[in-house]
Amino acid sequence: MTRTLFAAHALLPDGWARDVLLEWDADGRFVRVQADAQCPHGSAIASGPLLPGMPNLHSHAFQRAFAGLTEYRAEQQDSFWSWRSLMYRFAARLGPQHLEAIATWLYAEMLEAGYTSVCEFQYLHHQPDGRPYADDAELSRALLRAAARTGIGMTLLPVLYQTSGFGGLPPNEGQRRFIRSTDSMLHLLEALAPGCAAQGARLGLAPHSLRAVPPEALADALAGLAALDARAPIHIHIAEQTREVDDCLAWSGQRPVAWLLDHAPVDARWCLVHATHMDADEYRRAAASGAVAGLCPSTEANLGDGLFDFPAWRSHGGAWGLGSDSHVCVDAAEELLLLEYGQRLALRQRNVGADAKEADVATALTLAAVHGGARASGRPVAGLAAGQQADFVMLDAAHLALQGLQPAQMLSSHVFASHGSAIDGVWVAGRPRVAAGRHVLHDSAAAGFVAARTELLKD
Ligand code: NGQ
Ligand code: ZN
Repeated sequence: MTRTLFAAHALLPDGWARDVLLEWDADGRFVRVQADAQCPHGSAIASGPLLPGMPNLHSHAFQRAFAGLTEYRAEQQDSFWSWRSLMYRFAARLGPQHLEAIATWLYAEMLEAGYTSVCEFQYLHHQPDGRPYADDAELSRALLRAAARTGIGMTLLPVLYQTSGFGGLPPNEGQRRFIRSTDSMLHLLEALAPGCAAQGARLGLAPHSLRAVPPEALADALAGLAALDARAPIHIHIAEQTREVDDCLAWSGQRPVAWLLDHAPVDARWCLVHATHMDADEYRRAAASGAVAGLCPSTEANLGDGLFDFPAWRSHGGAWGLGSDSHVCVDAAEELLLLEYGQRLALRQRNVGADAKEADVATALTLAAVHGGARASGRPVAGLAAGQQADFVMLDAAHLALQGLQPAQMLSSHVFASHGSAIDGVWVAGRPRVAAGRHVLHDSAAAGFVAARTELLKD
């Protein structure tokens, strides 16, 4: 049994196409995506242009309940590091039920905003006092349940975290929920593998950062992961802050990305999250490795990270994708807007995101972010093409910002000028999850989120 949907306009990996017939199988995979097709008798017809679903390549779900609550001066000069202290305090209170409620709402929000899958960089492992839960995988399972309930696709990346800084500095009190030996991490992966497989989630590994994982642990964990799944995705925070670069130089004589490229088998399985501060040689080498740059424009702006050199990365053919990270923004279109505007402000140019093949900025950025996001996810979610999962978004052609426009203009207006989302429907693996802009669980998930947040903020 296959299902079909016919669309007057759809954004395929090569660009906008007309009269597109989408057909997918019972597993939710496209068996056919054909442009200039006839609409088969009885086929469903899309009421607006179709876009590929956007993979969200970086999320710390629990931080959603804390988004917007650190925008006040707490120190003489606040920074990423003072934000992190507040974040640790918040993380210390969280229980499994809180996490599940927060993630359920977050994933419903993501789906409504055009993200059809998410990579969870999951480092909350233990109880607040640092002891493992009776089920060591308790908090990871809460995320898997939230993904299953909402229908979002998932890449689960349990995080390896052992030290508080370069050179093996012991972890601090705020980090005790994160800490694991390399062996216990490999056991956790083994414990999670069946549940992930059962719901079509991909399991990978996230060494948190070079600050948090010493060289021997990194090598051992990567060897253990390769034995479990030689193609599993590997994500790492890297070179987000200049202090991190300075500390790495002091420790090793090398910058973080250069160190990683020299000491780890970095290739297309890897996602370098942030990778904000690279020198010219690092941009060239990292792009050539096949690793995906995980850009999180709203969080990087919020935390005062600095700007990624997007033109340099692209000049080397580097792949990239989008993450909502701390969730100060949960909207794929808005992340693209921020990415483009950061570059415009820095370069004093316009339309930086256009490329040689595609002059339209919103179209070019969307296609590139889906391509890179899929690679980082380790899942077949690379857009509207046979063999890929049927993850797609239908714009609301009746939205005032879109009415009467050509499809590329509709996407452009959605990204640059819609003042709110212009998304109508969202399908994941061929199943409708959002209709008329709302997820089925919208109301109950929102109520659960507010209750969890209220409890967490109570003194
Ligand atoms: C995180 N977030 O793991 O949540 C980090 C902060 C750290 C971002 N890097 C903690 N945006 O890097 O030490
Ligand atoms: Zn992160």
